[in-house]
Amino acid sequence: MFVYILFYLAIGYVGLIFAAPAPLNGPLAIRASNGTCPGYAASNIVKTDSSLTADLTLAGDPCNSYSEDIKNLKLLVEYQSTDRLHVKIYDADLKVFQVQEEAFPRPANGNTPSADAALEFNLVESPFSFTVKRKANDEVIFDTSSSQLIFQTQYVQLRTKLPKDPHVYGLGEHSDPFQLPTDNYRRSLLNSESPNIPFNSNLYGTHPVYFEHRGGKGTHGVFLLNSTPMNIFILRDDAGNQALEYDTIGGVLDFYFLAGSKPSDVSKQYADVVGHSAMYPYWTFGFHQCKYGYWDVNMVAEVVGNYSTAGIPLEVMWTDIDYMDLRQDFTTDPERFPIDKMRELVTTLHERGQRYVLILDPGVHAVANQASYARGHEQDVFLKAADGSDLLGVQWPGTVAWPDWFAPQTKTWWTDEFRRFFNPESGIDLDGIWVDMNEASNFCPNPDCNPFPEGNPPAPKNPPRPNTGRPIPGFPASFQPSNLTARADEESKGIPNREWFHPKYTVYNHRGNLSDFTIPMNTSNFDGTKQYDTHNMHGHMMALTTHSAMLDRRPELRPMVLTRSTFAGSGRQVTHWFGDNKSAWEDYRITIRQMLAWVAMHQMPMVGSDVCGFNQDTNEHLCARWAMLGAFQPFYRNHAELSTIQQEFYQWPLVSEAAKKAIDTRYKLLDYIYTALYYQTKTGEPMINPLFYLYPEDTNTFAIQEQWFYGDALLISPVTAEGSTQVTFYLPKDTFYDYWTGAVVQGEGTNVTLTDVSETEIPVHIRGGTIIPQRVNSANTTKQLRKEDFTILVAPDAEGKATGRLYLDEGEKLDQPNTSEISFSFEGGKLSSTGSFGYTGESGESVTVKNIRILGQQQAGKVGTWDSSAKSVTVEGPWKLVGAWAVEI
Ligand SMILES: *[C@@H]1O[C@H](CO)[C@@H](O)[C@H](O)[C@H]1NC(C)=O
Ligand SMILES: *[C@@H]1O[C@H](CO)[C@@H](O)[C@H](O)[C@H]1NC(C)=O
Ligand SMILES: *[C@@H]1O[C@H](CO)[C@@H](O)[C@H](O)[C@H]1NC(C)=O
Ligand SMILES: *[C@@H]1O[C@H](CO)[C@@H](O)[C@H](O)[C@H]1NC(C)=O
Ligand SMILES: *[C@@H]1O[C@H](CO)[C@@H](O)[C@H](O)[C@H]1NC(C)=O
Ligand SMILES: *[C@@H]1O[C@H](CO)[C@@H](O)[C@H](O)[C@H]1NC(C)=O
Ligand SMILES: *[C@@H]1O[C@H](CO)[C@@H](O)[C@H](O)[C@H]1NC(C)=O
Ligand SMILES: CC(=O)N[C@H]1CO[C@H](CO)[C@@H](O)[C@@H]1O
Repeated sequence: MFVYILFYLAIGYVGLIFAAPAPLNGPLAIRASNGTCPGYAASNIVKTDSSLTADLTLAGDPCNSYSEDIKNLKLLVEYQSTDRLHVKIYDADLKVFQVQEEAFPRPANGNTPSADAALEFNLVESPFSFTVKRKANDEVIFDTSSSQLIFQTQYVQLRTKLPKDPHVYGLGEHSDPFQLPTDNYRRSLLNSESPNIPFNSNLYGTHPVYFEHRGGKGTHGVFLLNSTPMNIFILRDDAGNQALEYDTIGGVLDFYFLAGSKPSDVSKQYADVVGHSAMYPYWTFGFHQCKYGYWDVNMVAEVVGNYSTAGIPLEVMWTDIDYMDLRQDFTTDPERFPIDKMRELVTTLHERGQRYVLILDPGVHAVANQASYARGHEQDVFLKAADGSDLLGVQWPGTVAWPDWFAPQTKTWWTDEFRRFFNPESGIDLDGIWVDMNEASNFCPNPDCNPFPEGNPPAPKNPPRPNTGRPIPGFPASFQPSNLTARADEESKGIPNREWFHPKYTVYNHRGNLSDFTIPMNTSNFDGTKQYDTHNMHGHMMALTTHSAMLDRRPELRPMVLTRSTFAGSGRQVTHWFGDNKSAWEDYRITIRQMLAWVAMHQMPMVGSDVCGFNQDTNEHLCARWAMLGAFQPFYRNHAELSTIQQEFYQWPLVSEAAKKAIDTRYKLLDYIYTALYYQTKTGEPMINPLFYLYPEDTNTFAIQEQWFYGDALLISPVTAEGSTQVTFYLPKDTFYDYWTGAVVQGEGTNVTLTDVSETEIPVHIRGGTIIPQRVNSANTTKQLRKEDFTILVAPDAEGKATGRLYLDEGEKLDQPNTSEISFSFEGGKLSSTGSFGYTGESGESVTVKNIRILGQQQAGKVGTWDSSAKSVTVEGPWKLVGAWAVEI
């Protein structure tokens, strides 16, 4: 039981204060603008009802500071919807790289009359600058007038003014504070393998979107569609003026301004631009276990068995690269993971209602006798070195070739490898797939390294190629590959002959130079673009290709694809975990802020961390707390590195107890969070809410990063300090209820301290005004869980009102003909259930409400039993969730 102590004064809590990000080094010093570049002048301005175009001409002698100034630009402004303004500045010659449509399908332009738009675009002709204003309150949200636009062949700079001490979020992927630092802070977007997720560094993913919250004046978002590596700065000059500055080494300025004005409106508007999240199967909310270092298939089975023996529900078992023969994709180790036994493992798991997931890496072992490589080589799917041979690098199997994810034949080959290896009749019938190392991570430290590590024999000479797979312009059809859909135009593929390795402007990279530990930037893709511009989309493209291969295998089922590297829009089809963190309290805390940004800002909801930590040995205290923390985050997987101790929850009695309680609660709440995911996929409204999303005018909430709302009703406030049994957290001015006891806890807009929070407890509060559908009992698998009845938990607000919702479907199929979208509302002592009721509980699944529990009651009403200690009334049913009903309480 917790002990509540209300503090009416802000109190400092040493355990919660952590190190500030590492100080900025070199790159800030060489950041541009010193006022010597000439800027541009606008002319030939053409306005329509819903658009504006103009020519932008370099307004003086080129400064050629980091590369050559481009003289002629074009400006395109489109009022795409009432809440979205598109502003694009690009080269008139259409040579500069623009993100391919296949990597990022553009949102439709609704051609909204500017008079109907929430935002207003205004420009100053000379020197060219522009502003974007929210019309409702004249709030200027973007203003580029404080410095000249610089648009060069390998350097583009644009700066916008920010208010003093702005509240800025997003710009992932990073491990920095949720509300970004504003005192000359740098974000660098250059996807990279990032052991231990260092602070103030480029990590695995690129999401150039920020949300800026101005309290009562509204929230807006700004997305820059540009994949070329960049730095983004939040600057403060000596006079205290603040600005946000983009410094990219290429690409165009392709902005989407999102009007808000509520924080969740910006999330929805961003989803409309990058795509709404995929819907994931019901089972993906189960508990997952993995470790690098499960030695053989017996050990994998034993882990599953040990979970059962310990009585801890395990839904999904994973295997890391251990299963592969010599760490080669699409192989199994004949001795340790023989295919027959692997098939038996999967069959057994499926019989038990459990699932199985395996890993793949992008690097394909480049030796002639490796079947997948040979087929890929034959079909010409790999990136090329200058002499036309397969470009080589080093990953887990040794010397590898890199699939060119922009080549259509690569998709054909990858899909075919999936059909062969994951064939339910003869191969491994897995349920989900995990793609790793796809930044791409190259063990070759730099482009000059020898990709033939000791003991790894050189790949044999490449056999002759019957067909390059590329179209040959001007020749008859028989010369053309039949299955290609290469871009008809040659536009916007990137300026040739740039400085690929050491552009004058440096994007910060914690791994070293631009091409270090990855695929060299001068490598061409199938469509003629260069890695220099597409590097940040390598993992994204691999993940999308993998999604399509999974769909080909099982066209009727929702794919589950987990990827390490991402780009804006990856969430449309795939999801992400936070990479290789470590077993440390700081990393436990970081998971919270990363989750907040990924779900609410980056539109990738099914995310989570490696529970108990990946690198280094965990311990039972951290692991017990993390087992509970992870249960209230969307993707819940325990995973550890090769050299660490085993950290399955059953290893320690304390962790077992914590995990059982956490999983029991998570499963009872599974339909509640599944419903929240469903609505995020439909509308973009986030399934995890930062506190400021629900209390946007309460300035105390803006920087909170160690609490969150799971769904929109449950406030989670875990203990976050090592060795502590105490947590100080914020309770907004509102009615809350203790989830565990049902007791009313009145929030006063102050910090609250709980003491004696044991390692098997986690504080959870229900926000008044909400209704939570739960399963009465938990189960060992989500398949069993679906047979349990519901209980409806009503938590009235100060006016005695509450609302909630429940989405029901079959759980796994893409096409769901029979679904229910049920709205609950409680008012004047009456609970009613309305909506659509297509889901009737096929295959014995329950659609029965067993009882209703109403919190915060003084005594029993017309019906029901009053629990005086919990001050709640329980009314026994049943009611069926197959039609509308109402109950007077
Ligand atoms: C609550 O405590 C935190 C951590 O000590 C502190 O930063 C914050 O200002 C406090 N909030 C209020 C409203 O007192
Ligand atoms: C301005 O910056 C450019 C590029 O770094 C540099 O070459 C030039 O000398 C600077 N000029 C001044 C006046 O600092
Ligand atoms: C499973 O449990 C047994 C008995 O506690 C233990 O000896 C064994 O190491 C465990 N196996 C694994 C893979 O955790
Ligand atoms: C890329 O640059 C490296 C180093 O200059 C060179 O060896 C290699 O041949 C180049 N690759 C291509 C495809 O041009
Ligand atoms: C980056 O490249 C430069 C030029 O080749 C070299 O001098 C420097 O050592 C490299 N830096 C790192 C971190 O490897
Ligand atoms: C899960 O299975 C164990 C036996 O392995 C059993 O003791 C436990 O009650 C089951 N839990 C649930 C929630 O059904
Ligand atoms: C959907 O419901 C209809 C009628 O209620 C039923 O005939 C049909 O079999 C159901 N479809 C599925 C996939 O369960
Ligand atoms: C976010 C975080 O804790 N990063 C740290 C991880 O560990 C490495 C070294 O092991 C540190 O350098 C990072 O700062």
